Amino acid sequence: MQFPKIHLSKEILDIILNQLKKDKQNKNVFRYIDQFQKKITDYYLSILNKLPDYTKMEPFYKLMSQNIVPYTTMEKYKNHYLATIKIINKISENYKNKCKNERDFSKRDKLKKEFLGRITSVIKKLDSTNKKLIECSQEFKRIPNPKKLFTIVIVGLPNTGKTTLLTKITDANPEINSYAFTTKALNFGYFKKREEIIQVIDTPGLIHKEFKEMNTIEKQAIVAIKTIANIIIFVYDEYQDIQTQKEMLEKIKEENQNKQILVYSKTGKQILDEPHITIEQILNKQFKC
Ligand SMILES: Nc1nc2c(ncn2[C@@H]2O[C@H](COP(=O)(O)OP(=O)(O)OP(=O)(O)O)[C@@H](O)[C@H]2O)c(=O)[nH]1
Ligand SMILES: [Mg+2]
Repeated sequence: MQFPKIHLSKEILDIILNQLKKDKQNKNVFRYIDQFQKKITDYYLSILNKLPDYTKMEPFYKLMSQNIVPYTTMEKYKNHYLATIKIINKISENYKNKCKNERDFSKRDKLKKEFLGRITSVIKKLDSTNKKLIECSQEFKRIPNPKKLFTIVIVGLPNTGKTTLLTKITDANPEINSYAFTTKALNFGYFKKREEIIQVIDTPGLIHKEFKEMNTIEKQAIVAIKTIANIIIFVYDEYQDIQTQKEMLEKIKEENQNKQILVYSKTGKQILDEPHITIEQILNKQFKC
């Protein structure tokens, strides 16, 4: 997902001061302040425009984003930039006026230094917000970009064979291991049924936890199930505890009552009460109701 590149105050100040130095016309202090004001407010406006707007997002992206930064916190960050832009504009207009009325060259130079000092202390106050957004920017960039296709989401306990199933039905090539928690992000794969392309999402192993106690990746799995799954395939492993798997299946059913859940059992044995499905049936899109 797109996320703005955010600089700390010192970095953005260096960038803008260097740009201003290159233009000789900026020897004129009025013009210097005017250009500085334009560049710095443009920069903060571009951050505001690129920060995610949760109100305009599709449910998948909205829930994914809220797992990283809650809505009210994101609004607080945006207001911080907005308030800073207003202060910068006020200070800049004030100093441009002072400059207009000042004919003495050395006094104008003093005004320029004073102006830069004030602006520096104003933008420094943004650094706590800047740091928090820089810290979570990678998580936003890692939000996958699912296609709007018929989508199967594969779920189950850790180490049950979810990723192996993905590799059997699509051309995806993710990591598979004999230990639990191998999958640490959503894996995507695609297969074709006649002219239709079907999207398959493999999720990290789920264990019984409340949503608020889950880590970001576990929450991503729940969000994918809730928002983009047309079909949920629960991978059952007969070598793992049956009761735990039954409880997990019940929980998924309860939370996704409008979705069809099918069980895939590696041995093909009909163990749980839900309808079972084979690889052949998945590839033929034969989803029994
Ligand atoms: N014999 C056999 N082994 C399988 C099958 N499916 C998976 N396995 C083995 O089970 C282990 C776990 O497989 P994965 O596909 O990584 O399981 P997972 O559910 O994706 O695991 P996590 O991502 O850690 O939750 C690996 O050693 C696989 O080789 C199967 O159909 N038959
Ligand atoms: Mg896996």
